[in-house]
Amino acid sequence: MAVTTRTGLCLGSLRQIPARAKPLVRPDAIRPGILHLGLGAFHRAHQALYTEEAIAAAGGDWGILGVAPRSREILDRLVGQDRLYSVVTISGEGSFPRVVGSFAELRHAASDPLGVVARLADPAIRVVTLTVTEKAYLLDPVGRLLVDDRLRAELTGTADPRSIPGLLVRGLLARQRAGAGPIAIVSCDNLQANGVRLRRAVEQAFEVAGAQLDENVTFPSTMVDRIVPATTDHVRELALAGLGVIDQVPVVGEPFIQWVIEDHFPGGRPAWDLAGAIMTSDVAPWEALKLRILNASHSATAYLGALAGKRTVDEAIALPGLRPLLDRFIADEVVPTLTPPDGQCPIEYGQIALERFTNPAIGHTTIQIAMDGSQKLPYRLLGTIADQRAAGGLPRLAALVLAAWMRFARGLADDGTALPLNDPLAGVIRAAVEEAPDTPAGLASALFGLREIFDAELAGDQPLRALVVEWLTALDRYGAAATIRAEGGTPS
Ligand code: CS2
Repeated sequence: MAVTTRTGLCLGSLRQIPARAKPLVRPDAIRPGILHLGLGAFHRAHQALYTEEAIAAAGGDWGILGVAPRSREILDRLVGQDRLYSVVTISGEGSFPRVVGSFAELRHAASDPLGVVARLADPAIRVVTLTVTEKAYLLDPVGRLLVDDRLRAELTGTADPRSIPGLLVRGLLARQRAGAGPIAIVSCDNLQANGVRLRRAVEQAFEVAGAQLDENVTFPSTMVDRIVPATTDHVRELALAGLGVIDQVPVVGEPFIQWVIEDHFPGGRPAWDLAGAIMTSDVAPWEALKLRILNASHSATAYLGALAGKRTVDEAIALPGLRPLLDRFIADEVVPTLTPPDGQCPIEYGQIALERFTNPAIGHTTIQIAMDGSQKLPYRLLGTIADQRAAGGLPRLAALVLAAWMRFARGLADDGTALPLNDPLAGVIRAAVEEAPDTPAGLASALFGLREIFDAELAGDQPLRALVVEWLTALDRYGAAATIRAEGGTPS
């Protein structure tokens, strides 16, 4: 019997793949100028694409030195593929894989932290980018760095750096000693004012290290956007079908992609603008627009959908009443808190965002978006609530989203199925839920009591709490699907 063996993706097999799927640059033909922390799917489906296009358009030594902070699985597979991988773009019209060649070098921080520190001190590296998720910044809700003994040891040099602040600060200190020149450190995570927050985290870490941050280090803020769910076997099959060779680490994304960047790069930058990025002097309005509209609606869809037993976002957004409910949440509660970027209509932005959730081919799971709620909600939802309360409003639907998260944290869907609490604060959340009386008021008061999530002002806000308890009671009594139906009405 004839056995067909498929070739794996690598430099040698590039000639076999269709012309439209070939990389724009070859990983062996570029030198690193950017060090990126976090080799997850989002980076590979977003900044790595912009960077590849920028190099193809304008040249420059801007290859990416990709660092995997902890797990080395993706890294090892990428190394086995000569640092090549593909991005499968999925829309209603089909799926289109394309190989990307931006990785000039790869490293593993957990097994070789000092190797990463040394690379940060290389004058050729002039930009650092990060996709490490909200929790890796080790910041509390008011922006204080959470310094424990381990981090202190990393920062003072008595332990090898393992955390993100540890790696950055040790790298920047080594860079200062080497006189390696100016550098921009760019957070590409979903944090409001991500550059300002990262700067504050690094400054506080420098204080612990007993050192002073150089003036030639900048922290541009950015807004990143593309829906990139976890890779599944199905995605690997789509990549194989489109490429004709096996890619073990493809990533998948929707057609929409956006990057808004504060243009403050003292050591230069790739021509990301030629790849479609928006360079601006003020990212804040873009960040607020995206976090408070898109990400908040995403979390709302994820928590309410998971409670109603929906596996994916497209299934959840189809729950009768949810779309009109989110339209109202955006128009009545979020938009009044925003100053939109020039030329942007936030209502239209919201409609486009919700439309993106309906893409049935993406398969983004509600459980994936539901994770790390304690880290995400402050940026996505609590800011809207705080601004509304300060202006004398009582945001009814934002309170429903908060109640949905609380009920999700309780661990059971409406049909009694267990829901996983994947969150860095899972321990304290679970303990609070278990100790509380199993009533809506008991649950609300236990979770509002967590200062790691809610500041004292929000936690002590009685009208808000009463409203959340009201929603918890409705969710308890009728379930999420019926609550949404009753509140959202029937879509016309
Ligand atoms: C999502 C985001 O997982 C989540 O919490 O809301 O990752 C979202 O898909 C991206 O921010 C879209 O740009």
